[in-house]
Amino acid sequence: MAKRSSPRSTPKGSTPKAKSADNAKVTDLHSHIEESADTILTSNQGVPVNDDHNSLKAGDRGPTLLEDFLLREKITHFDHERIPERVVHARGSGAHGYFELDKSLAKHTSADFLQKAGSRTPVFVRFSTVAGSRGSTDLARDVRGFAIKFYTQQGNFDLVGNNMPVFFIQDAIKFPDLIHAVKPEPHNEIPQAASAHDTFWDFISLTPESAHMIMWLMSDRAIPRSFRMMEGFGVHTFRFVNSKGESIFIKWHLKPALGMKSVLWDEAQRISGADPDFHRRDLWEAIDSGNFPEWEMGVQLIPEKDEHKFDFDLLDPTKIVPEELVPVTPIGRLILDRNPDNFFAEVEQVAFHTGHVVPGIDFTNDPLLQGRLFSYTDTQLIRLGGPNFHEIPINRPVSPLHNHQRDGFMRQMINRGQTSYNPNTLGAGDPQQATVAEGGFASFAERIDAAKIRARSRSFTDHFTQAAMFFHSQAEIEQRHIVNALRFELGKCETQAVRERMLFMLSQIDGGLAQDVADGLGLDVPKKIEGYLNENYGADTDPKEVQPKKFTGKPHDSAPLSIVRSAKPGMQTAKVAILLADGFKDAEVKAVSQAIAAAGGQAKIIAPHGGTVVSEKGAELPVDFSLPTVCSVLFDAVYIAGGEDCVKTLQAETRAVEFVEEAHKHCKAIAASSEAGKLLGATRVAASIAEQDPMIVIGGGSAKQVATDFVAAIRQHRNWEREPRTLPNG
Ligand code: HDE
Repeated sequence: MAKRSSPRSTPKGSTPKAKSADNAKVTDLHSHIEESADTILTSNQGVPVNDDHNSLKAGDRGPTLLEDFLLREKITHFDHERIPERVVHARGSGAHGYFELDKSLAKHTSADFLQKAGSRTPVFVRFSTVAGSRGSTDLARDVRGFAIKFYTQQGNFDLVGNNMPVFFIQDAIKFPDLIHAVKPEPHNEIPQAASAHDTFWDFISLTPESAHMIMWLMSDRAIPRSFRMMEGFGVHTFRFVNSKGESIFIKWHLKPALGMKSVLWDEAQRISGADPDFHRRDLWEAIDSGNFPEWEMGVQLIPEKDEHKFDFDLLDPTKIVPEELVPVTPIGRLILDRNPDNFFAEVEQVAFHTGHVVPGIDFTNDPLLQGRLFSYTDTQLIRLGGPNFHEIPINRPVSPLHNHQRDGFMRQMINRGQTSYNPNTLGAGDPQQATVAEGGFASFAERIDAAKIRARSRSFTDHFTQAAMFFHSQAEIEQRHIVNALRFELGKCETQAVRERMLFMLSQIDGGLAQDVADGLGLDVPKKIEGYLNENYGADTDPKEVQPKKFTGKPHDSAPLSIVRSAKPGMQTAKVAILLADGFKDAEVKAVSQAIAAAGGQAKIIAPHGGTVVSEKGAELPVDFSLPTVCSVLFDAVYIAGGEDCVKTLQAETRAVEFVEEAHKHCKAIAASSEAGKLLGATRVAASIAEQDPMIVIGGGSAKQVATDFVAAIRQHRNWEREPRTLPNG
């Protein structure tokens, strides 16, 4: 069909395609990309459309005719545009990239993509929250999904992990209960994307195995600053199997190159209003501007002979293997360098599955993992509409795919030949099985000699030791955040008995923690709750046998569990607001903008109005955002420019003053020229200035010095010392 040039604006797209050439998956996707530039409009049958604005009618003002196939086709397709959202992890964002192996793991695994140092494997990664709907806020207090599809030469390997290394429950059969409890309550569908309600805490208060996970969920890990600044974990213990058939237990880890950073809960709630797409936008913009998100990937390797050496069970997904006991061995880097072309086709249709493993990687008998092995294919059958979801472009392996599976809804593959069964002679026996030496998958021959029982292993009953380890490994400010998070969440519960049971459960982890939370709720910590903490066993289990024990020992200390204690100072990609108005001082703004850029940050000009602002000397500067469209929670730090008129205007702007006070409340770096210092002096920032807060820089010296000191302050991320005064209750 002839092409036509028409007036149109530049299409808004993703990252330039330059990176695609060396990524086998991106090349594979190319055959499905539809570019509509310079084409004419057609129906789905390829018929050119002459009028897409009017339906076919009987006369000027007459009824629409059933005959109008163009109207019918367009409306019908539209009516069927939605597919069911994921039953959990519905809200998500994704990107393409690659995994580069730094260190061969041939000794431990035959997995093809882990053999040769320097080899690159294409990946697609999807980040998500768990509880909220597809359109819910990114900043909910929640676990973040961190799912990676590796398109290896031996087929797809999916690592369907989270940003927390443990889980709420020990057995898959409890998953529907957990999710029903955390989702909006069924009678009124309230609250959206929030765990702060009765049913969640009712369930948790009766499920002591969740104690460790609750510590993580109430910590700052549940409100990351960015997907790029959070860790990833495979959670379960998996196996590597080498070419000799020997196995070793492994735990997957991902550590962000930018270090871990989080926001405050008060901030998270405001971001949810100001920009519910905060994390999605951050990921998109980082990739679009060439700041490719990066993680160091690593594994903890645990020889089979050490399986029973720990005081917890390696198969229990509510436990970690502390890094002090088994260090994380770095193996390579995960880099995301390309945004999707189409959100639905790629991010929404990607189908992960813990059961997608390749030769050299195998499962363990973790009962949570075992249940997941069933669930993921099952859910795609309904979500993606049938058994051929593996043919959707984003899900297809880059390695060859040949088998006798046939037909089903939406089959794309056109299989040639007479045979669709095995064994056959009519098709020359093809496709043929692969020997192990040829890369055929063979399950690890684990020896099992056991009675069939429906019960929980007694090695799974210590629920509080690692919860206490997590709490005690946190910096003081992080412990405060956990207390405040629990006060918030339980404060939102309406049923007193739920709060009391939770206080009792917390007292089994740490008496001080329970008391601090109780003080915030105006309650006493119950000393005893008869028959409590053993409800989640079978009806015939003897409660005494499974009663979990209060933690009383000396907690293990593990610094990597704390964000603050393992913080890396830095401001790569930090967003810094430069507040100014007409009459600002050019030299100052230039010095600070240059210093921010040189340190890897991004200065954004914010003024009372959009368009351009004019400096003291008459120079024009484009405005990035007008004050009414932003607020300080969307930025990492703020600079207030000098210039007599500029400061006067800003002082009279309520939103400018609020901007600064809010940045101060959230412990962020603030800098001002000496003139703008007057503005700060008249706000709530004054008390911190008097206390010589190290993250508040007031210009006295040269503009260059102010810029240097400001950058040094931003690199510290937050001044937590400020928080007890600015946010006493979180
Ligand atoms: Fe999932 N989980 N899950 N999960 N999960 C899903 O699969 C399930 C669990 C995780 O970005 C679903 O395609 C069961 C642990 C991520 O598309 C579903 C159990 C961990 C994602 C499902 C668990 C996860 C999912 C919903 C308990 C961390 C999003 C849609 C036995 C290691 C993947 C879908 C994406 C998604 C089931 C527990 C991580 C229903 C039954 C533990 C990151 O199949």
